[in-house]
Amino acid sequence: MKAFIFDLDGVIVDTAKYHFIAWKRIGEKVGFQLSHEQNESLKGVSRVESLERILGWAEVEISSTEKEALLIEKNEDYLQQIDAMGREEILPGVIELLQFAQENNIPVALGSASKNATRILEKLNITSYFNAIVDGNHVTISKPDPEVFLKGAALLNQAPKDCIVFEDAAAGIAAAKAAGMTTIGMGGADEVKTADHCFDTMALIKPEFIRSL
Ligand code: B16
Ligand code: MG
Repeated sequence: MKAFIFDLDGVIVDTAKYHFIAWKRIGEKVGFQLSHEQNESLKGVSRVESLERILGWAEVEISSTEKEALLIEKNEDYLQQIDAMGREEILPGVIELLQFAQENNIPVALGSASKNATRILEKLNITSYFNAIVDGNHVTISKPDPEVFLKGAALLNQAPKDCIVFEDAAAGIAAAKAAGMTTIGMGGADEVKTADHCFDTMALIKPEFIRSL
């Protein structure tokens, strides 16, 4: 195995809780109560697609101008919460694994659906660990399409089969599998049990395990 590709939300930091707060407020604006389960299914799904799903659940039809306004409002709300976040919110074991990669010359890419990914990496002060960043601004088709991960592998000059993807969402595991990569499901949710390997946290991933891949 020659390269790591990290998802962001739910793998490096738990931003799902901030997405949930922001989407819940948007849902309420259209008279809908977003549930935890529904929020779970939005993990790894793009902002535009997330809004479409919420409007579908709410059985509400609005104009594209109104959708645009809701997307802006949701993101402003989300960013306000993100900006209050600190390095202590980095999930357990993440820094250690990034350092392991650096010390062992394993190239690392980010493969996230988020258009706010670079801002979040900067905020957490971990941008320098990444040799390539592919985020929601660089892809045309969302996960479960493999585009985001294939672009990451290409930027790292690695064959897809030599990449290990760390993902917390069903859509992301499906995307990485479709790319022909090894998948590591993070967070222990049932949705990621289809991954090749699963860990509750990165702190449980030992160097011997990585070497064994
Ligand atoms: P943004 P990931 C995904 O990030 C999130 O899981 C998903 O909930 C969110 O809607 C999507 O990014 C877009 O995020 O609104 O910041 O562009 O898990 O692929 O890192
Ligand atoms: Mg994720």
